Amino acid sequence: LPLQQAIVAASQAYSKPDGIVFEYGTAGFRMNGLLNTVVFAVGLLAGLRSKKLNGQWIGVMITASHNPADDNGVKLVDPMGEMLEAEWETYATKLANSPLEKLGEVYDGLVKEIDIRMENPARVVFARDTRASGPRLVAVLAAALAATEIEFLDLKFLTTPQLHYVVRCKNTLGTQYEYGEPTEQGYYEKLSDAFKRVIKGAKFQGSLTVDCANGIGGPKLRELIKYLPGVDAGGVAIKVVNDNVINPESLNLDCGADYVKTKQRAPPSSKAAPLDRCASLDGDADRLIYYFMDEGSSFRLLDGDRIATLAASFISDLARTAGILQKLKIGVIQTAYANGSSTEYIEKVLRLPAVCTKTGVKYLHHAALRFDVGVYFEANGHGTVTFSENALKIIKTYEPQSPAQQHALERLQGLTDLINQAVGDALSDMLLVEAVLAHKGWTPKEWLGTYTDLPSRLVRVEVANRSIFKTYDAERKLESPSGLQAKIDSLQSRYNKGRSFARASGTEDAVRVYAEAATRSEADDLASRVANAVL
Ligand code: 16G
Ligand code: ZN
Repeated sequence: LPLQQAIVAASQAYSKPDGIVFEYGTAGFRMNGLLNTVVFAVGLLAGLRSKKLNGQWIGVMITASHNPADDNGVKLVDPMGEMLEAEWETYATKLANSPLEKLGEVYDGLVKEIDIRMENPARVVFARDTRASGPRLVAVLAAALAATEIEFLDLKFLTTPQLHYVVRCKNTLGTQYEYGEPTEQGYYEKLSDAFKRVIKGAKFQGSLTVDCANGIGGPKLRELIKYLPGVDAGGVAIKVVNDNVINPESLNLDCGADYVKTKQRAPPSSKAAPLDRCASLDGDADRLIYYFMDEGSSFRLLDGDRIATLAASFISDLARTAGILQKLKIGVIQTAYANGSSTEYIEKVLRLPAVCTKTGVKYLHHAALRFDVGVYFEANGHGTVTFSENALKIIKTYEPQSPAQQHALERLQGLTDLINQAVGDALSDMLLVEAVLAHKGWTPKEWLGTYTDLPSRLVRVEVANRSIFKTYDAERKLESPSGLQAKIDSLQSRYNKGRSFARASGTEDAVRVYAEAATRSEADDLASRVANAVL
């Protein structure tokens, strides 16, 4: 069979590391080095996925997000810009673990198992972040696509959400769901046009400093700024820092959203004065965290929970003013890591339903789609807002009964274009936050003042075998090892507002323990006791 032979022949350029079992995890394949054969397998699978979906464009992103500069990774993007369908993750894993000389057979086996018509067209579009290993992996990907005669388009450097955007645009072009121009420029034009519509009537205070993790977000934010209204035209002043992409080793080093969130401090290079608005992106610009120094120069974090509550409050206020609140089912989706105070604020103050799902964007995204307006964010800053077809119809066609209703409706219309519907997007989320703060006339201090976070602690525990940690109730409880949940229950009941859980990481060989309680010392104490119970 010529195709099988071509696959095996092309794969011979690479060597498969011994003794490593690859797994398509929460964010695709991700690791330090040795990714050639994995990327080759992903190229094969991307072509099959596109054929299965009658030639719709499939995306492939080469990135390892917030992980160290020497790591890299690869993940697939489905036609609407969503994460790869879960069932296909197992196919990806199967191909990636096949010995090279068997690759043709395994490929053929999948063609039969998934029932793929090989005569269908197939199209794949890919991009990468700024990592040094990117060009090598892109060449591997192209080789797999060429060997299987798949049409492909190399978009070079993009943020992860930009690639998701382009994939969705390409597949909706000429349909009633057209999402935008399928180019990087189209992305900037869509965002800036929507931003201008959303900020009408709002006034910006001060400036925003954005730490770009020395990743792809730096050059792309600089590009976006060219499209945004300048300060003289009523726009926001944005200062770009940590945008060194010339030295690849500086990526995510002592800066970026993951650093700020996990270390709970500003990057050491930060020159922020008290009350200055600061934001950090991660290495592929799909995570966003805000922070500032208060008057006493203490670091104050405004994480994904804060962005979710800010967005939900703004959108529900607009919907109320527009007279359409009763017609829309608005909900907020969080994970077990969401601070208990944020959940209480959503339910008691905003009076919106709060849903908890497993960790990982695909779970939140899925749950968000069950609402007309689904606001979802992980505490780590990854998230977006989804609008249902019903919501779009109401927002676009409702006849306003007053100038106030009309104003609110126009802002909502702008938001449906400003917010990336495909996936969480730090640049789009950042414009959203800026617009909301400007409309509310808030500095970060008022934003922080909406509720008080419970002190929390996250501990990483190395165990012999993390696969025995099986959870239920959206990862908030353990069903195995047996007896452990009862211990955790009894521990947390001893603390005021105590809540704790343990779950196996999906990206590292470790178990993570989270604990929160009314005071710092109680949270720390609870976390270390639960960690000891896990060991
Ligand atoms: C992945 C997920 C992220 C999640 C993290 C949890 C995506 C695109 N990324 O990076 O959302 O927060 O895993 O990591 O889904 P953990 O399982 O190691 O705690
Ligand atoms: Zn990321």
